[in-house]
Amino acid sequence: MDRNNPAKAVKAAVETAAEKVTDVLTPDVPGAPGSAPPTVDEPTTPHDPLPPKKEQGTPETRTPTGAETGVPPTAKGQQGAYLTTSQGARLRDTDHSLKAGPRGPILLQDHHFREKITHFDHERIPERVVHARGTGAHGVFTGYGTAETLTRAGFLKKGRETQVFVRFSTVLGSRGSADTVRDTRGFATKFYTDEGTFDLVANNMPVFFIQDAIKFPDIIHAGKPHPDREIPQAQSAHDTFWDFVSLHTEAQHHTMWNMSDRGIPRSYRTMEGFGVHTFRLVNDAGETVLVKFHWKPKLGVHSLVWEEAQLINGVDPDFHRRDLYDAIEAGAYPEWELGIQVFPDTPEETFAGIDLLDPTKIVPEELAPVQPIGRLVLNRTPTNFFAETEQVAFHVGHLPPGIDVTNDPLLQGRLFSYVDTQLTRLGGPNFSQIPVNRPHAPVNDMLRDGFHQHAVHAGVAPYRPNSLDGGNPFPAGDRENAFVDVPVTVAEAPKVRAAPASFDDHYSQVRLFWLSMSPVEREHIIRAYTFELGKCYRQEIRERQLRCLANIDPVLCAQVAAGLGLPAPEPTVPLADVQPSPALSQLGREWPADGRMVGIVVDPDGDLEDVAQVRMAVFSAGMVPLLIGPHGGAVRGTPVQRSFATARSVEFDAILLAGAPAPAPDALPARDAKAGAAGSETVDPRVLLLVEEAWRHAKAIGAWGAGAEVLRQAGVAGTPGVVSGDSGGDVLADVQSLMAAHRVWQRFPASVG
Ligand code: HDE
Repeated sequence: MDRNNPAKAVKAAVETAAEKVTDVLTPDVPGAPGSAPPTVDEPTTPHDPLPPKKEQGTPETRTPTGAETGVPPTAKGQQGAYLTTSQGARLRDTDHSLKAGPRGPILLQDHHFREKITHFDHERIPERVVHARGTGAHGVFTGYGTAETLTRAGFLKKGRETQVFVRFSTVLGSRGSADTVRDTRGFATKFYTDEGTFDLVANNMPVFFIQDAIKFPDIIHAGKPHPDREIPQAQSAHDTFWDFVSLHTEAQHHTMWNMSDRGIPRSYRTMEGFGVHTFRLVNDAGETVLVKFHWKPKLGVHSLVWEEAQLINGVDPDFHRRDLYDAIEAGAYPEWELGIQVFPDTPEETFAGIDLLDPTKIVPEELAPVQPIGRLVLNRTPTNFFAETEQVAFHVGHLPPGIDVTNDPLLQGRLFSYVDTQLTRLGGPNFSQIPVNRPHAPVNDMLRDGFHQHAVHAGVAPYRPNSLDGGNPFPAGDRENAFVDVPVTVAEAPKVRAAPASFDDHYSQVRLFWLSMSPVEREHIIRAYTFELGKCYRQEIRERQLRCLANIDPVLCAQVAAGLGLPAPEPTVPLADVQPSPALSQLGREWPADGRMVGIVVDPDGDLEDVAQVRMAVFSAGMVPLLIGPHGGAVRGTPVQRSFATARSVEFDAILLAGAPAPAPDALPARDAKAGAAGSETVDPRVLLLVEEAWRHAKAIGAWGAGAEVLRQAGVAGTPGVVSGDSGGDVLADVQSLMAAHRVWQRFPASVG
């Protein structure tokens, strides 16, 4: 130990320890809790805070008014080796309150005690009313230049790079709820453009439950837990939700999306995103077009199967969070293309007969293709969840010059709601000064004071016009790139509480969605409706929703009715004659497997050299291998990340069997109920369960050598998507090509066409 420089000594010790561990874990398995391995004994030599993990980023260090500071982002949280008060006075003890003698009482003068407890008492802020459960990441957006003729927005220019922060979320659940519930997902992106921040506050579904923002409290009150018992948490399978959507039939389209596989994404990385509303782009010449924004994931749209989603909610309620962080840590950076559907800006604001102001309608991609305009890469995880993901504040009104809103009545209401909610949630009007919300463009806003003011404003004249501050700030003209509200004509009309007649069509596009699904996706939709309605207490509500289904499709209605044990009603409106939109289906294409999880079952009596090679090959293919052994630690010197007791099929996208491990000593149903899975005496029953579940969820399974015996005993040998061979390398190659289709869909024969 270098006694003259303890900080250096500890750093050196930490680095050596890190080298030792990485020797055996190379490349790193994602998920290490800190940037350096801890020592077994409590560290006692003072040193500076450890750096963040290599994949972590923070918001750029900007002043509250958007200027660069040059301060390293890591200096923002804490500095120095010693524990201090919030005022920087060093402390020698934080474990004992100041007492009148060792047996108390505690003295009121104990400032450190009071400061510590008071701050702790106020650590929580109100969670978001909706979208409370979320996770975020930093990244970069690069414009393609393809939208340059349509909009003056500079961040879309060719090659222009813009920092972003993205927050994904569920809608209904509380902050601590599970990730893989059936729900819509939020996909909110903050572009820190140099012309002002642009927030694209999107969802993973292109339509919404309501056509007018004034109904938002209604749909949310209906979807949230019942107010008396506060159950169920984070789900729509209950009476109040179905009561509302069956009475308020404009919700039927969005409800069908929720009942489809889109409601249970495999990963945030495999979600599409939609701005939902129609926006207006304006170019330098003042010409406008109407557009809808789309995010297209590089990994394709992919979902869980329902049983898998339910199991994950218990086994790993943080599944989507972990998946996002682990992928970034593993270098499998999530990617999306931003695209637009473009429509002429006509006075009717319709396209192909579809009302572009109705947020319960899509425009099929076959009619208006999505044109790519830029690329988003998420490459850094937040350093601090609260500071970044919890405090980020989005607003649909945060628009740069070149992008404007339309009169969609849902969007209009949102323009009010997003500031309003931050006033309560973030405790005042200065939330845009919180580091993650600080713009990267110069700010001179004449907004003053308020709770938690970070800016130290100079001058005496925060008003206009003024001469005392030399007239500053000055309004920008067109040549200075001012935001110009597009001067659209507002129709002369009476003041009414009403919607246009075209908003009355509540069924044609629901039918379009249903007809666009592949047979297996339809099976999942039938199953989801049957499950959710089956969870309702009141039969009247089930009957009423069946009436809605009758207006969508007779097969769907009959199948759900059969599952509920009820008669299928007749339609009350004629079935719409619509063209399916194949782009809505998730099936039928191939995708890269970046960042997918591969479980490799290790047999202590098997060939561990081969396992090591397969493991490296999985890494090289951009996926994450997790070795599963009979016990934790290492198996004959090979470290394993899961044991038969801790592993569950749902965390893997594919299973490889490198042997047929015999029952481990803890394979006792009394100790681990999973060990009660049916099987022979020769293979650990938890391995058989792993294979059976993976098979049921249509995942690729591969085995080599003695592993073939596991396939035989699990009863899956020779079935679709189950491969065996002589070498691990060959089997991995086969499994990888199966994974390109996301699942082995042939394992789900469909009953409906
Ligand atoms: Fe939101 N929404 N919303 N919403 N929304 C919020 O804002 C609201 C709607 C969306 O990760 C709240 O900061 C109204 C559609 C996302 O921080 C709140 C209406 C779409 C997020 C609010 C809608 C969204 C929110 C709650 C009906 C998809 C999470 C906390 C007119 C295009 C953002 C907050 C994040 C959050 C209001 C409908 C997306 C209460 C009134 C449609 C992704 O202001």
